[in-house]
Amino acid sequence: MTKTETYRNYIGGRWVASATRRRFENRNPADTRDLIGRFQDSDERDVKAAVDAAAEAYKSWRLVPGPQRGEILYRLGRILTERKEEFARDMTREMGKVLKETRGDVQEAIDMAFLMGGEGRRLHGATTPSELPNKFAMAVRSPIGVCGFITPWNFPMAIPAWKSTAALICGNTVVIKPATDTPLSVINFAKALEEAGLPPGVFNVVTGSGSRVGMPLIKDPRVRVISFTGSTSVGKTINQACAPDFKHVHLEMGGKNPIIVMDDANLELAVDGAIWGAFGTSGQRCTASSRLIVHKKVAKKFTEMVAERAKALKVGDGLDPRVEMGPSVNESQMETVLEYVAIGRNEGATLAAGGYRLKGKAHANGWFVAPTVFADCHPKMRTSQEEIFGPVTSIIPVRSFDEAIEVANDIDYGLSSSIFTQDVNRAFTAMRDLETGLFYVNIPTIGAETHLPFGGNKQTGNGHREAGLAGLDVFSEWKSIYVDFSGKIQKAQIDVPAGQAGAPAGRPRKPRKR
Ligand code: UN1
Repeated sequence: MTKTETYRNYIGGRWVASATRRRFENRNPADTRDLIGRFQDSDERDVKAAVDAAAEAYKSWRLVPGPQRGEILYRLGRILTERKEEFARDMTREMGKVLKETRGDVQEAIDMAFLMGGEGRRLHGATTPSELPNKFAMAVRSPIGVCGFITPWNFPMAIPAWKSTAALICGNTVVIKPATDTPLSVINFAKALEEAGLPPGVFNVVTGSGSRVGMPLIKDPRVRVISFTGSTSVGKTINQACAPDFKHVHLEMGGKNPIIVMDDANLELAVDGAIWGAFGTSGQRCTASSRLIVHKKVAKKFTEMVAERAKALKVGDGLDPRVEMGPSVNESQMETVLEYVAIGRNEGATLAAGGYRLKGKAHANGWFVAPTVFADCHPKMRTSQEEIFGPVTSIIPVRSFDEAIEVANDIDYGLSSSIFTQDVNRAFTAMRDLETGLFYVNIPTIGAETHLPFGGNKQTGNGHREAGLAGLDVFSEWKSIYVDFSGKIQKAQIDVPAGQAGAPAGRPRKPRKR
């Protein structure tokens, strides 16, 4: 094993130590003896320095032509492509998901780099006719300023890339606080941006805790936008902290995503989908298929098939190509999962698979929970309602399609949903009626692509979307522009040319009596 590296913050284009002189360790959740690196345990002084740098860099970055900003993102995309394998391996080591998935995570960042790079030549606004002669009207996107990001560990590069590429192409500058479990992936991303030629201060990384780094970032009045992905409870705190200053805030929070399996579904396909949706990323996705709402006619068969497949999943170190599911990200996440297993049992759910910590030789030094399936769940059980963020899924039997929709919607969250059916009418009805921001037919609830909006309804979000073009709305402010070249002061709504709607047109006619 190579010598343990100490990583620094990235502020104003320089790699610098924290003012605290403290560090924290980042260990591999599949084997905690594997120390990945030491990272700066920063505080508000480092945040201030980073916001200083970002505010200064904003003055010139906002004026760089969009296509030039785009060129840098294209270079970023190419660099990430070259380093994909190396960055994926670092990511598997730091957060545990299997290599196939961490390659996908880096790929998602690559896709964002090229998508937003292209936006550099578009960033479309609107041009419209004016209601008055010799007057021009349009709306353009303007950058907002310094953006503060608080990003999660489950998609350690993809989610920072969703936010950063959109913010940067619009002409904003960034200070990011990565999750303490996955600082290396964000540092790798910053290195790629640096190599791509991003000017100093445009993108800054400060590692450390939520209270000592996250909160000061949120509270700095110069930070104009906060974008956060994480739990609903932390999102609520952030929302409240941003409210007094009317700071723009984009929140992407929890999910409890249902797959509906109808009696006419291709069951093999539905089982494949459920296994991938529930246990991909060890269930640690906001989009994880944590509720399987299954028609009674096929529930027994489906439960047997899912349980059998769950039991057969190979769990272990994600760097091993044979492994299908990695560990929970850390000890406390594993404890939460095990607590929920106990809650489910107490509530009377039947344990069809898993429900325990794996302790064999291959698992002795990591945070591994066996893929867990609860059967015969009531929709109101806590395990059917609350986000667990681990390899646990609950099968909820229903009597009809209508009941399936009702159960699916009877939840505080609204991120993703899916239906397995061969019936096009049911598929379209579900598409219309499920209250989620993402919807899938005959595939599970995970796997959104970068060029469509990502986000959810109800307590999953606060009305924004990221990725896709919708992501630009978080990081730009509309400016409506009117240019009058008539040489007169023409009054909108008042000096309307005669004969046009809104112009005085004589007395209204009285309706005729019958
Ligand atoms: C998340 O779980 O926070 O759609 C993001 C998906 C991934 C992104 C998940 N592309 O499952």
